[in-house]
Amino acid sequence: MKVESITLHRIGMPLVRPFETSFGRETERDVLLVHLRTDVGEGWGECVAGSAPSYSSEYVDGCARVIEHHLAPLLFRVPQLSADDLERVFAPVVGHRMAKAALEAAVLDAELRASGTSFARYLGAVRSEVDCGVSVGISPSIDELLTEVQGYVDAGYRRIKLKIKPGWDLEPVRRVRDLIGPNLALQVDANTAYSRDDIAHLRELDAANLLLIEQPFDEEDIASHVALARAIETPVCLDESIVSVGVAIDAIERGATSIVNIKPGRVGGYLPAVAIHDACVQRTVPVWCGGMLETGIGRAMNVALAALPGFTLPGDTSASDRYYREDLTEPFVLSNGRLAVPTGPGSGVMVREDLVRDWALTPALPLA
Ligand code: OSB
Ligand code: MG
Repeated sequence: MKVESITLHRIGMPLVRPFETSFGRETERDVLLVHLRTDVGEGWGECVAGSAPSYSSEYVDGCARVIEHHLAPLLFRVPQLSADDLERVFAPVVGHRMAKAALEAAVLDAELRASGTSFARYLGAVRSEVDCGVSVGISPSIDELLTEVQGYVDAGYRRIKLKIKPGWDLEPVRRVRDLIGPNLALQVDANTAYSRDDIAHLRELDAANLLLIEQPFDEEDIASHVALARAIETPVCLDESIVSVGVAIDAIERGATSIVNIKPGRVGGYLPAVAIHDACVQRTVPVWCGGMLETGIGRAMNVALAALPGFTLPGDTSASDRYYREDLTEPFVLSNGRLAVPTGPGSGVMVREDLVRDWALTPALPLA
């Protein structure tokens, strides 16, 4: 196909409740959307970068600029484009994976809509619905945390993930384990808040019988994760560190991670995400689909990815109402702790362009 035009939309979506991690507190998601028009039809992609460069070095303004000035011009130059070519087409730009992933999603959406193929079928899905967990932010108090967790348990989520940081770890985890009982899966995510000196402290989390501990240390510090993995019973799972299939293989072979969180935005798109999935399956490392508070656009594609065979653990693919009062697409609704994998062409969801207009933070930016 030939890319004819790209429009960037920047919209603000209030979260139903503030989301606090060891990086800080978010009350509204600042979403960058890519709308692609091609000779075979249209496609949409969502950029998962946050408004500040705190989860990674990417952030929304930066992604918009790198798309406008560096990535979009590369796309316009290609006479016959397919999503398979994107790794090669984008090779002149180092890094900027979230920006690349947003464009890749839009190219895939357009291409698959044109051929009448769903994301799920194209990526290699083997399930029609996926098990869902929920990521629970740091709370003002343990009582408020317990109330929030109980709500998610009542809604049917199959796994609870608690955000932790120094000063908010052993006690909230113990109290949540007491609340939910021994059988519901529980895991924690530190978003790099600890250091190697905290290994003895983190070992005390073993008592809570956690499914995993996610990214306790700096993203570039693989060696400390190896040291932790040797010291504790709880499996170590990397998120921020895993930016490519090469890093994933390295971290697995060094014993830094025995479970991998896969986020397409972090790794440069759905095709790199599938490559990491395949490398993990080959090494019998379970994977799960992470989340970045996506709207229905990114969620639809993530749910398709989570239906691949190696995604054996519940993902951070929660229902629309966990994030937003109203979603940009038809809402994803939890049923028996699962979300249905969309079956229609492309992402399988329709973007509500009226809401894209109503919620715009800045005027739409047409590129070419
Ligand atoms: O570390 O997994 C993370 C959200 C934003 C940035 C990083 C993370 C998260 C989440 C939320 O944990 C997952 C979700 O529900 O989308
Ligand atoms: Mg994480």
